Amino acid sequence: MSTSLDLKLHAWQSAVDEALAHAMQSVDAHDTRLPEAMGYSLLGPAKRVRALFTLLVADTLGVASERAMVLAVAIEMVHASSLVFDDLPSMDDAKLRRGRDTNHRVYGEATAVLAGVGLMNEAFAHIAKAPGLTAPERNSLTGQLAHAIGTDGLVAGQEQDLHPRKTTSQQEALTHIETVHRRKTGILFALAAGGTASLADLQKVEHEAFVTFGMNLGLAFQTYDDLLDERADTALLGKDTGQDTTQPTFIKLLGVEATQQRARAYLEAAFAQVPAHMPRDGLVGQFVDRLIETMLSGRQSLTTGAAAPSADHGHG
Ligand code: GRG
Repeated sequence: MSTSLDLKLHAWQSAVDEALAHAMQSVDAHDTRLPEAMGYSLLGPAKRVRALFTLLVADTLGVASERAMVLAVAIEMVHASSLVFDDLPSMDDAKLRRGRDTNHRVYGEATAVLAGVGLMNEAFAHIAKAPGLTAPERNSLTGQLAHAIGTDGLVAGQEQDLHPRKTTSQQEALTHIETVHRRKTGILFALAAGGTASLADLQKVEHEAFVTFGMNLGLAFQTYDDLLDERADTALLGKDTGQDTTQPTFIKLLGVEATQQRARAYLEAAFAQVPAHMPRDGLVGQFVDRLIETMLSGRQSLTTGAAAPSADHGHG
């Protein structure tokens, strides 16, 4: 356990929660339930991995945390939005998320869709009006955010996940799974690292290395998430499990051991990118170890031993 990491994570977790709550205060949706429905998915209990990772990269690169927080908040908004969509009856038809009823089960499907769009829109607005960023920085971050959501990112990954093309070999099936993971999960980690690197004004080539660094961390995260999904139950995770029963997964194709090896290989590939900034035994490496340990133990917080939300908690 690293005291320095703990102190930083504690401070950042509170700062992120505060920044998210503050951002939601300015949402005025004219006497509708939208702010409540958006807040339900944005402000509920969550690990905030992507925001913490953004602030950690900023800390390592010397980017002021208030500036990186703009990106951290925007990413959490898009992440929350994607979870609302992912859970919809027309998609995963999930009942539980973060230990509580999914957004559409509380507010109805129509309001959930509008809340998802509202959150995504707020992410762009949040960057566009950030006073601590220059106009070129705001332009750059909104462009990177659009790329992460769009047809090279979340929406494409979700479509490929829902309607996979037929594959004819194991290699093709593995490539398909990795592509979906890149677009659905890796892309927001790539945005966290790459977007923060662009605030540090690094050379283009170094910026790309940060994007690849974040992408590989995201792939490792998703692979560990799948390993956990395989062995954990709904009550431990606070979300529906076994969503992948008809989908190809690394575990189905390769088995648990080879999937664990794959997750470790993604981590190695990540830390090979920018070794001078992100050595494996540095603070980011410690963060990654903490993240994996937290996931495998089913805890919902990177900073404390707080128990995971139970399936009975909240509305359902
Ligand atoms: C237009 C924003 C938008 C999205 C449309 C639905 C969709 C396309 C994409 C779905 C992407 C998705 C849900 C990917 C899963 C990523 C993942 C590993 C989620 C779990 O992340 P954690 O463990 O969850 O960080 P918490 O609850 O802690 O935030």
